Amino acid sequence: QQGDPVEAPAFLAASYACQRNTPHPGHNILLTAALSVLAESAELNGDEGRGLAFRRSEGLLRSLDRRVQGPAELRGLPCLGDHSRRVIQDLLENGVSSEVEETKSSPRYKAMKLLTGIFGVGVKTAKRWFTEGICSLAQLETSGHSLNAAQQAGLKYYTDLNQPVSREEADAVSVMVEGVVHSVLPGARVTLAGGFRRGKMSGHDVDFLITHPDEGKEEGLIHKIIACLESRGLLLYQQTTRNTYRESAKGAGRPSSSMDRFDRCFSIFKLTNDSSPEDTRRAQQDPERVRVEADQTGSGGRPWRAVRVDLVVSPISQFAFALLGWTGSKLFEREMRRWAVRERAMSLSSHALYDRNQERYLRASSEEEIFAHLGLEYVSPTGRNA
Ligand code: DCP
Ligand code: MG
Repeated sequence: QQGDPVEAPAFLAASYACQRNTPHPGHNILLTAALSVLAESAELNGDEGRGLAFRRSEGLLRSLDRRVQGPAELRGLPCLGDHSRRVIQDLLENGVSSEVEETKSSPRYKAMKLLTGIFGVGVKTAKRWFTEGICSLAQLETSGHSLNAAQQAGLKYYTDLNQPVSREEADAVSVMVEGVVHSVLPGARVTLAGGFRRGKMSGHDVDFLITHPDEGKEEGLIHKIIACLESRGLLLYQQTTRNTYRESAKGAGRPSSSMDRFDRCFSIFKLTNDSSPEDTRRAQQDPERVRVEADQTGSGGRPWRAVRVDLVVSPISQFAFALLGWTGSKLFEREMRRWAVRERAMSLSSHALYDRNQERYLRASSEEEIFAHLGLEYVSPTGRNA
């Protein structure tokens, strides 16, 4: 006998973030913003496990194709632990969560956010300073702590670096980077990665992946790029690290999951105020103009602003893995690696994919091939905002 058709669950969602399409910002901004605060607070406390649990809940809610209106709609959804569910219920019923509000106004959270907001300052350092009673930039400056070069730059450009980078600014930086890269190595390719590749309209930095179609041509490229950027007066700070990644028999010595070993430059760019992509393109043809204008005083004081830029150089043979790894989001990457290990006995990094059963590396020249090796449906960059 047939009864009324049972209504399908409001939302069907897979349990790994890499199995879902997650747009930015999604349809549940109130909920995801709240869970993000709790995740961040846990991360700032050094509690990775708790942070990850909130991040997974946040990612799940962002992937839903409509706004959640009541707790009943959460039934059967994966990734939501008891704690997250309580917070969500509070938000749905009262419009606010007391836990989230208390977290946001707690002195510890505020200080840790402020201190880790300094480029070059991680959770450990911030925690040590907070324990010593340092809660403000002024207190840090008078504390007598000696800061490393990155932290000094971070403090100097604090306001600029904590102002989100707009899409337009990212495009202007792209033009600058492309101009420099092509002038030092014609034929090299520059790809915008990170949040902007995922379609976000703002970010905390601009991430670029650089390669050349002829393997080996990219060697030493990072130093040429830096030298050229410096000669054009476009860099306020840079720190370059060398590549040490080598494949090895049986996949041993793989880079640890969150570390990668490309030639990489953490930098701070000097972006002039009129750096629309068009102006920047023109300035590329006349680098002297950039310097002249940088010395003039604009209406709002300085005629330029500091922007964090990451440059990563990958050999073409690893490019697909590097692109996948540097497009993010961090949770999406993490979930993809978890899927690889647990569901496929493979290990995935920003350099390679290793099949532990076959005891061999699996090659790929596109992101699509990597998803296929892993038995995952392809998720486009704009769907990776978990
Ligand atoms: N990434 C990584 N390993 C690191 C740092 C980053 O795999 N040690 C990856 C994951 C990120 C991407 O690179 O998604 C870019 O890093 P960002 O910190 O710039 O993150 P987003 O670009 O996603 O965020 P935002 O928009 O804030 O810049
Ligand atoms: Mg980024």
